[in-house]
Amino acid sequence: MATVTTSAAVAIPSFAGLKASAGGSAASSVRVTPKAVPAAGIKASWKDLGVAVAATAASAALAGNALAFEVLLGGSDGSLAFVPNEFSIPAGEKIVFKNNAGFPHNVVFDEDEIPTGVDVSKISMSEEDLLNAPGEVYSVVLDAKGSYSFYCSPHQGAGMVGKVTVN
Ligand SMILES: [Cu+2]
Repeated sequence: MATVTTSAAVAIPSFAGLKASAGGSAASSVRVTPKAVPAAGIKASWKDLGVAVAATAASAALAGNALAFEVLLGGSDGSLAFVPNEFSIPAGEKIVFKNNAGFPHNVVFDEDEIPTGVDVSKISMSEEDLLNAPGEVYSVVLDAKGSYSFYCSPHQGAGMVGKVTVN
C-alpha cells in the first residue's frame, strides 16, 4: 500500500489542480475560475496552496531582504528578553531590534564586552534612550569580528541581556 505523507497529500492535489486549470478543465476543486487567464489562475492557485507556501515565501522574502537579522525586544509570551538572545551573524549584516512586547526597551552595548577598537557610542543606544512604540526598531551594523554583549537598560536586572558573535 502506498504511504502518503501529509505534505505530499496536500501538494499533489494542488499541483494537479494547477495543471487542470491551465488546461481549462473544471474537474478539479481548485478555487480558480475557468475563465481566468493562465497567469491570473496560477497566482490564485499559489495563494490557495496556503500555509506551507506562505512560510516558504516568508523565508524567501527574509533571505532577499538585504541581509537583515531581526531580534525581537520582549518575548510574545511576556518574557523580558531579546529573542533570540544569542546569535551569530556575518560581519556587515544589519541587525534590526524590533519592539515586540513589554516595552519600553533599548539596546545598549557593554563597552567592556565588545571587540577592541570598536567605539561603543557608534553602535549603542544611550541608557536613557527608549523604544516606546510597538514595532519601533533600532538597527545597527557590526563590521568588526568578535563577540559583543548588550542589554536593555530598563530590564537588565530582569535578565534582558544578549550576545552576538560577528564572524
Ligand atoms: Cu527591555
